[in-house]
Formats: sequence, structure tokens, C-alpha cells
Amino acid sequence: MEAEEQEEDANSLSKDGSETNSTTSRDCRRYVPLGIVFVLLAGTAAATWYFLGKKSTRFFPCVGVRWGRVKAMSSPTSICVFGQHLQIKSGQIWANPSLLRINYRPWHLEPSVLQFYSGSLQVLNRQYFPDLGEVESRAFWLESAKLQNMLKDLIHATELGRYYNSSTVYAFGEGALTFFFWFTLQIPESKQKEMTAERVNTMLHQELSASFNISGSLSYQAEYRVNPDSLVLLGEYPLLSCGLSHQTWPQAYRVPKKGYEKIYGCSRQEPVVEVLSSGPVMSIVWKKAMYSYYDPFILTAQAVPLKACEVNITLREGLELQGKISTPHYPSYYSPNTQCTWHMTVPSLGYGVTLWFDAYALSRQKQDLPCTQGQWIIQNRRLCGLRTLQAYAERIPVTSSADITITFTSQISLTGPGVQAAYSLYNLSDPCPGEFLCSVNGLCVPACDGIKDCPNGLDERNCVCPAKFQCREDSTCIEFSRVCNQQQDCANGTDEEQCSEGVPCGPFTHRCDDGTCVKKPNPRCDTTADCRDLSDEERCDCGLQAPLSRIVGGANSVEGEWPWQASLQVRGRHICGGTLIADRWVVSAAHCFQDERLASPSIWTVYLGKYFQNTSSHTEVSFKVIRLFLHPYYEEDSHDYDVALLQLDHPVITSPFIQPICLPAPSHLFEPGLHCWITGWGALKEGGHISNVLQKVDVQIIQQDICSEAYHYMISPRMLCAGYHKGKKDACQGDSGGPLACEEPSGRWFLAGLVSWGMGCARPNSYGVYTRITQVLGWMNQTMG
Ligand SMILES: *[C@@H]1O[C@H](CO)[C@@H](O)[C@H](O)[C@H]1NC(C)=O
Ligand SMILES: *[C@@H]1O[C@H](CO)[C@@H](O)[C@H](O)[C@H]1NC(C)=O
Ligand SMILES: *[C@@H]1O[C@H](CO)[C@@H](O)[C@H](O)[C@H]1NC(C)=O
Ligand SMILES: *[C@@H]1O[C@H](CO)[C@@H](O)[C@H](O)[C@H]1NC(C)=O
Ligand SMILES: *[C@@H]1O[C@H](CO)[C@@H](O)[C@H](O)[C@H]1NC(C)=O
Ligand SMILES: *[C@@H]1O[C@H](CO)[C@@H](O)[C@H](O)[C@H]1NC(C)=O
Ligand SMILES: *[C@@H]1O[C@H](CO)[C@@H](O)[C@H](O)[C@H]1NC(C)=O
Ligand SMILES: [Ca+2]
Ligand SMILES: [Ca+2]
Ligand SMILES: [Ca+2]
Repeated sequence: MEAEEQEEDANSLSKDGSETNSTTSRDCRRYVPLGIVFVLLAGTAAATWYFLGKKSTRFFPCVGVRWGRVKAMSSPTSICVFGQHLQIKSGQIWANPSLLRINYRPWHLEPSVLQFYSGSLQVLNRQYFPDLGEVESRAFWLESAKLQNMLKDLIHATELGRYYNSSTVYAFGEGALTFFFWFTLQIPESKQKEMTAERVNTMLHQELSASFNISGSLSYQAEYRVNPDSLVLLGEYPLLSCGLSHQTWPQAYRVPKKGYEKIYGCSRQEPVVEVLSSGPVMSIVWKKAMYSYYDPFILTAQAVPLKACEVNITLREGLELQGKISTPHYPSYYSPNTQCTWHMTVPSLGYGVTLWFDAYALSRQKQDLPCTQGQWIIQNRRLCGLRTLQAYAERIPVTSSADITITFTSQISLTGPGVQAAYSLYNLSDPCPGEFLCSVNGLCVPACDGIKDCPNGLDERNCVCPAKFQCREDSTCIEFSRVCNQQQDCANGTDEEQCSEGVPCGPFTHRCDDGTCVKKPNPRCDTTADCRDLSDEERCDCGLQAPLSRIVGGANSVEGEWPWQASLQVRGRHICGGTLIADRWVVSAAHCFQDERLASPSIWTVYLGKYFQNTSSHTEVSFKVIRLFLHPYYEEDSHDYDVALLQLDHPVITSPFIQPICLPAPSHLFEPGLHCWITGWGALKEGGHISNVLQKVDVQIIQQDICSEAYHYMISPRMLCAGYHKGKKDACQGDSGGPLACEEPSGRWFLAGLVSWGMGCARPNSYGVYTRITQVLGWMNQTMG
């Protein structure tokens, strides 16, 4: 909280300054170029040589690599050879001269990436037997260990040897023994692009065929006769953050009983991932994401029936949602060869069909580019799916026939989160009653309310009275606060007409629970019955300050002045503000929880009725958090949808010092120019300490387009700005998630926004940016159930 009246000390608390992560260094950085001399001597007998690393794995990478005499001048020295860290004792070091080829280049000093390849190979001189289907059997263990070594030898016999990192044999197929494997290569960044699966396949295939007829000359062939033409190699898995890939095997192969590999949990937002196979056998390759998650995980598998994905749907009259279409076993990830077809029949030609997607959008794609996140064909139009952090609706007009065909295919061999869309009819001649159809995303948005809801801003073009009330008689514009205020403001008083009866619904009308609409702005909880069903005066036990604590001057608040204010703490330290909105529910900002270390609800304590930070008072009550919900569209970089809900572990007993704030109705207007209050224990200046006493600052609601310009158009419709052009009063670090509260003439306080972000604190022309509560009410209502 920063206010011009404040005097404060300038000690700066460097936030989390002590917790900088040390950069992780790779293993193979150390080498001593001058201390070691390599002497290559062919035909010399082996002498003393040591590998101090006792584990046999340290030895393996050298199989197939020819060793020479290595002379170390200083003792003991570390060098890196072929990605391995070997310790060599001082003295002369020799290896078997018949295996002698040293290619020593410090290529490993270049940053390298781990690339995964998976595939299968057939061994002609072995047959499958049932024990090999049991992952825990001794036969499985023996055979897979031997084949793993063979694979290692094979890779080392090619140029790929120097990149070899690991290999695993994880399953066997029937007939002449087929084994399934994956291996990883640690490839220098500059070479990464070249090492496609195709190239690696060619190199391995060449090596296999070249030696096929010269049996046994290389160690990997000693035991196994590998059919070179059976080599299948799939996908180098890209280094994108998360990848989950499938392989499809023919029916005949046995399904390993147990999960043999790992499944990913790349993102916190997807704590559980369910994946469908495309056949009775599935191979799952797990790749660690760029982020480090050390949590162990559990993999379970279950057989599920095949689900037909061809459905005929006949829609009935009416504009309500009629059902949902989804990929099989939604929300399971769809399988790599999903093909779904939905035939829809509409009741008459005046209707079209709307598909409502969640966090998934359709867009046109150049003809030759594949759709990586699902291909849709709707009435012969090809569209590509794209996972997004927005809502999206696809409008399908019906022109000549009442039938619509929609297909979904997972075009490339890649899986993805299941896709679902709700469907409904829309009136072709009036798709968005009272609202504007945004052609970019198919959504109906309020026109001329001063907020560019549509990405192209067309909903705010050609407005006679942007964000104002238009007098019917002469098109003059007046503020909404003057509508139905019992004073004639329009020339002939049309602003005072129809104030006590229903009106057609529009962007500025209040919708009662029975679906009718009233013209009077902000009728909720103003002690006058406005809705016929009285719903505007229900659930009004909110938003009142303690009787004796009317706002007084100064920046220190009075106890009980802001009874909805919460302090969100971790290990006794105030981190963020919050607002009590209902029994057991506190709302805050999603960015308070984005750090890995703050993401778990169990580490948080919520204080209500708190006033001082340095001491606890008799009015305060603490709560643990049992569940924490971040808005699913929350985006770290843009701060869009910066809202989180915390469910408390026990009921909140209201008192003069603990009281929920009123939530606005979706149509509630917080008009530009209105003075509202922000409260919190945040820093008193940029970079400063948190404050001991709960602070308050009054700020003015800023017109959306003015703020948008001040912030170079980074202001989304989910944001609301408040502050002053000259700066001076603003929220600051530590206020995050706290309330921007506005008082209605009735004396009740409504939550307009949550402290979200801003450029510094209280700088000129850098308003505070708040999460616009009216835009996230739907999600809040849904989440609180
Ligand atoms: C494989 O790569 C990982 C990660 O870079 C590394 O920690 C490990 O030592 C490597 N193992 C081998 C055998 O190269
Ligand atoms: C290996 O031998 C088979 C017949 O035994 C022959 O058809 C094939 O061409 C030979 N391959 C190579 C690489 O010499
Ligand atoms: C859907 O309707 C078509 C004819 O319109 C029919 O051939 C097809 O079998 C039906 N499919 C299902 C799953 O009912
Ligand atoms: C569609 O909207 C138009 C204009 O509002 C109306 O006249 C018509 O009856 C509506 N059609 C249907 C099928 O509801
Ligand atoms: C206002 O009302 C007067 C008298 O009823 C009428 O003459 C005038 O045209 C009205 N003005 C407008 C703008 O409708
Ligand atoms: C807490 O702060 C208040 C006001 O700054 C002060 O009067 C009080 O002594 C402090 N209490 C403790 C325990 O430090
Ligand atoms: C809130 O959710 C309930 C059901 O969970 C629904 O009946 C109600 O209409 C919703 N209210 C709003 C304002 O969305
Ligand atoms: Ca708008
Ligand atoms: Ca009026
Ligand atoms: Ca009312």
C-alpha cells in the first residue's frame, strides 16, 4: 500500500533474495587439457589401468571404444571421455591395443540435450516364450539385460556411440523374439537437428546389415542374430516441455502386465493424466520436462472397452445447451488414431449449431500443415484444434440441408488431452440477442460497455454512448448512476421510465434469478425490492463495516473497518492479501501461488479479523487451507485471469471484525471516476517493508481504454484499473490478492477487483491493475459449487 500521507523507513527487504537457486552444473565440465597426455600405441600389451569408479556402468561406455595408453601427469585427475566421467590414477594407463581408437574432442563442453528414441527389433535365433510377458520374471530380467547390452554395443559400433546415454528393453513380442526398447542420446545442441529418428534409423540399419553375414565378429552379435530389416525406430522426442508419445503395436504382441515405463506429470495444472492407447498394447515414453519435478508418481493401467465414436444427434427446438460431444473416455487423453464423427440434425433451417469449447479453439491451417492438436472437418472445412487459455465457440451455420457432419481426427501420431464441446442451437438471424457476436472467437459479448471484449475490438466500434446510458428521446448520454435515481436527467425523463417493471435483457440490465431483467443499475442488496422474485435482496448478509468504524482519514485503517480483509501467510510471514466472500471461501490472486514453493494449499494459513502483523489480537481467527483453486485460464506472463479461491478448513463465524464482502452481480457497474478503497499490509513504497497496521488507500476507477493505452494494450477484459494519473496512491508488494472495494449508496461494500499487478508502485501514469471480478464470477460460482 502506498499513499502520499505515509512516512516510512527505507529499509528494503529483498524479497526471496536469499533463495536464489544455484545453477546446476553438468557432470562433465572438468577436464585438464594440459595435465594429461594421450599416447596411442597400437600393439602394446595391456598394463595397469584403473577405473576408480567401481560401478560397472562406468565401464560400459567404453565397450567398442578403443583404448590406448593414457598418461596422466598430475594425480589423481578427472577427465571426461565420451560423456562419461572417469577417474584415472596417475601413472601410465594402458588398454587392450586391439581396441584402440581414441577420438578425443571436448565436444561435451557444448551444452547437450537428451534425445529419446524408441523402437523395436527382431531376433531371428530366439523365440518368444510366455515368461517374457511377465515383467517380474527372471527370464524377462535376464533377457532384457542381455539385449540391453547388445543394444548398447550396437549403438557404440556406430558414430552414435559417443552420444550414447542409456538404453532400456522394456517388453517382448511374440513369434521370433521381438524386443521393444528406448534409448537416449546425449547430443550436442549443434547436432541436435541432424539426429532425426530417420537418420539414427539409417545408421543403425547400416551397421546391422553390414555385419549381418559376418556373424559374431562384434560382441553384440555373439549371441543374437538380429534381423536388420526388422528395425523400427520412432520419434526423436522433441525437447518441448512435455511430451507424451505413443507407439502402436500389432495385435499379436503381448501386453506387458505392468507399467514398464513412466508417465509424465509435467505441469501442476494436470496432476493426473489419463492416456488411452490406440490398440491393445501401449508404450509410454516419459520424458522429464525442462522444469524439474522430483515428485515420484504412480502409474496404474486399466482395460477399457473400445468406444464407438460415431454418433447421430438430433437437436430439438430451443436455445439452451443440449448435450456434449467428446473424444472417447473424455477426459482421458485421446489416442493417436482417434477418429470421431458426429452427425447433427437441426429442427429447421433458421438455426445453426454452436460448439462451445473450453480452453481449445479451432482455426484454419495452411493446407499442407498437419494439425498437431487434432484435426476437425466441419461441413468440409478443415480446421486445426489448438489448446488455449480462453473460451471459444465454433458457429456452424446451416444453409441448404438440416444435416451437419463434424469429424475429429488425431491427425499425427500424437496424443493430447481429451477434447469436449457442449452444443446448442443458435438463431441464424439473431445469434446474440442483446449482445455482439465476436467473429474471432464465436462468443457473444456486451457491446459498447467500454471494454473491448472481442480481440479485434469491434464490439466497441460505432458506439453512440460508450459505457453510458443513452436517452431514448435524443441520444444524449448520461452516467448509469443517474438512471432510475428519481431525478429527470434525460430531456423527457426516459431515464426514469420502466424503473419498477421488467425490461428486455441487455448488457446493462440486472438479471433476476427468474430470468427477467430490471433497468435500475446495481439493484443488489440496496433494501428495495426490484426483481419480481425478490432475488436481488436475497443473500445480502455481506459488505457492512463494523458499526463504529466509519472511514476516517489517514492511511492506517481502524479495526473492523475492513472485516473481509484476509492475511495469507506462510510460516508466519505475510505473503498476500485476500478477501472473505462467503463462509469458508477466500478469494485472492492466482499469482500468489505460482511459485512452486507456494503451490501447495497445506503451507498456507489464512487470518481473518487481523489488524496488526506484529501481534495477534483477540478478534483474529486463523484457518488452514484445504483446497486451492487457480483459474484454469490464469496466465503467468500476462496476468490474465489472476484469481484464486481458497477453501478454509472450518466455518467462518462472522463478527463485527469478520464479515464477507458482497459479490457484485455480473452486470454490476463500477463506473470510471468512482472512488473505491484498497486495503492491505503491503509495502509502503516500492521495494519497502510490509506494514504492521492494515493500511487503506482510496483510488479512482479508471476508464478501460485510458488504462489500456497507458499500459500499451496489455490490459485484458479481465482487468480493471484504478489509481490516479499523477500516481501517489497505489497498491504495492504484499497487497496482492487483496480487495478493491466500492461502496454503494446503500452503505454496502462490493468487491470490484483484486490487487494484481502494476508498473512499480504509485508511479505517475501507471495505474494499479486489478482482476475484474465481474468477469470471473462464472468460474467463482462454479468452483464454490
Ligand atoms: C545421461 O544423461 C544424464 C542427464 O544429462 C546424466 O545425468 C547421466 O550421467 C548420463 N548418463 C550416461 C551414462 O551418460
Ligand atoms: C547376406 O547373405 C544373404 C544370403 O545369405 C544375402 O542375400 C545378402 O545379400 C547378404 N548381405 C550382405 C550385406 O552381404
Ligand atoms: C446415423 O445415421 C445414418 C443415416 O443417416 C446411418 O447410416 C448410421 O448408421 C447412423 N449411425 C448411428 C451410429 O446410428
Ligand atoms: C430468430 O430471430 C428472429 C429475429 O429476432 C425472430 O424473428 C425469429 O422468430 C427467430 N427464429 C427462431 C427460430 O427462433
Ligand atoms: C419531449 O416531449 C415533448 C412533449 O411531450 C415533445 O414535444 C418532444 O418532441 C419530446 N422530445 C423528444 C426528444 O422526444
Ligand atoms: C506492534 O505494533 C504496535 C504498533 O506499531 C506497537 O504499539 C506494539 O507494541 C507492537 N507489539 C509488539 C508485540 O511488538
Ligand atoms: C451459480 O451456479 C449455480 C449452480 O452451481 C447456478 O444455478 C447459478 O445460476 C449460477 N449463478 C451464476 C450467477 O452464474
Ligand atoms: Ca464490450
Ligand atoms: Ca435520473
Ligand atoms: Ca434491490
